[in-house]
Amino acid sequence: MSKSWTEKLFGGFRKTSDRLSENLSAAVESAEPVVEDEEVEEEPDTDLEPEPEPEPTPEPDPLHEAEPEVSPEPASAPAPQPEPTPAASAEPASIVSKVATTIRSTRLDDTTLDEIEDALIISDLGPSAAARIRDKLAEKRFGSVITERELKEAVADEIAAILRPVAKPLDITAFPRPQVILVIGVNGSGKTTTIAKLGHWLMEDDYEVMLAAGDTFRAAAIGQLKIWAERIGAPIMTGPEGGDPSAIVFDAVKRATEIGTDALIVDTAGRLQNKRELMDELAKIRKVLGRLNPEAPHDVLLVLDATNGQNALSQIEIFKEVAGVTGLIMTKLDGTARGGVLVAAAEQYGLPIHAIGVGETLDDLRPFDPDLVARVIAGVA
Ligand SMILES: Nc1nc2c(ncn2[C@@H]2O[C@H](COP(=O)(O)OP(=O)(O)O)[C@@H](O)[C@H]2O)c(=O)[nH]1
Ligand SMILES: [Mg+2]
Repeated sequence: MSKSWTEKLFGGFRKTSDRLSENLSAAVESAEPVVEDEEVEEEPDTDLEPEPEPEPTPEPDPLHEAEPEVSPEPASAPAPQPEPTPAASAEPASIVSKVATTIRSTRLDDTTLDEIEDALIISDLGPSAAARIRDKLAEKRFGSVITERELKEAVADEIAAILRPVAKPLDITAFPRPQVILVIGVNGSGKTTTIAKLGHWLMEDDYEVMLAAGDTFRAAAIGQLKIWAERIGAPIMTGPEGGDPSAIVFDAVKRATEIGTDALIVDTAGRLQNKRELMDELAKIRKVLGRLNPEAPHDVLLVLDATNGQNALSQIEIFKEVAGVTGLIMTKLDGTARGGVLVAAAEQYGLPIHAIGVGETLDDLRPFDPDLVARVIAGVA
């Protein structure tokens, strides 16, 4: 994993992490405070209420953007503490170390666990993943005092445990070639862009790639894929606007087979307003493919837009039924606070997640790294 990879992903996920992170912080905060640190009582005016402080993060953190932890308390709040910025080094050491030790903590009792579960649900992880994470936390740590940071780490561990089984790279193994990859999803989810990114990715690994413009519904869709094909230097099979996608797919598979292309990536239209029509079209494509190669399509990738939050889940439901989805790619994780839906999808459907999209350029497709993504979602990366 190169440096820019992580930076991009971290940058892309910032809002996502803010969301769950904030919700978890709120859960800790609203729970009964646990005053763990005796030093704190020396602080004037700092009685029982531990203050909602900016979290002191001494280690360098490329992501760290002064977490918006709880904005200024109204009136009655005790005097604000000095900011733990580098400038604080001018302060007497004792104050600095005191600030560093006033990290919020909470006792993991039933009330706090309820709040954590709620925080997970409103962060789009879904009720079933939320319950599972709650149970695991209870099992491992019930009753113990835990800092906010430890809580987030523990949540990240449980999220990773849910994501690991679904993290599967998209391998090109088809024999005979080509491996036919059908890309489906609703309009605007990022199919065409993802096809370009995926093609580029495979070509960088020295695979030969061909694209097929199976979305003949709009001329613009064909033109868009043509431009991408040119940019990545891949051959493309197109047909007329309004033409029969299965005819294009037929020609494409034939040609790709003749020249021994490794991967044929097929774009499709995502008209969902008419489920029957979509189902018929995909069934026809499948039939044509099957005539040329009984194994094809080898992959049916559903592209989901993470900004759709819970809607992404109903799309999985529908496309699973009409198209026999074999794997997922989640796009637009750079522009959303809804990365939690990845966890819900993994928990509910168990479909492989092959990659994630974190931007609009060719290099913005990332392998799905469950541990990294879990840490980013939980706000500890
Ligand atoms: N920010 C961001 N935008 C994306 C991503 N993937 C696709 N898009 C944008 O989403 C819009 C729709 O993408 P497109 O590939 O045309 O979707 P399609 O209708 O499913 O083929 C375009 O403006 C893309 O640039 C992503 O990972 N991040
Ligand atoms: Mg498209």
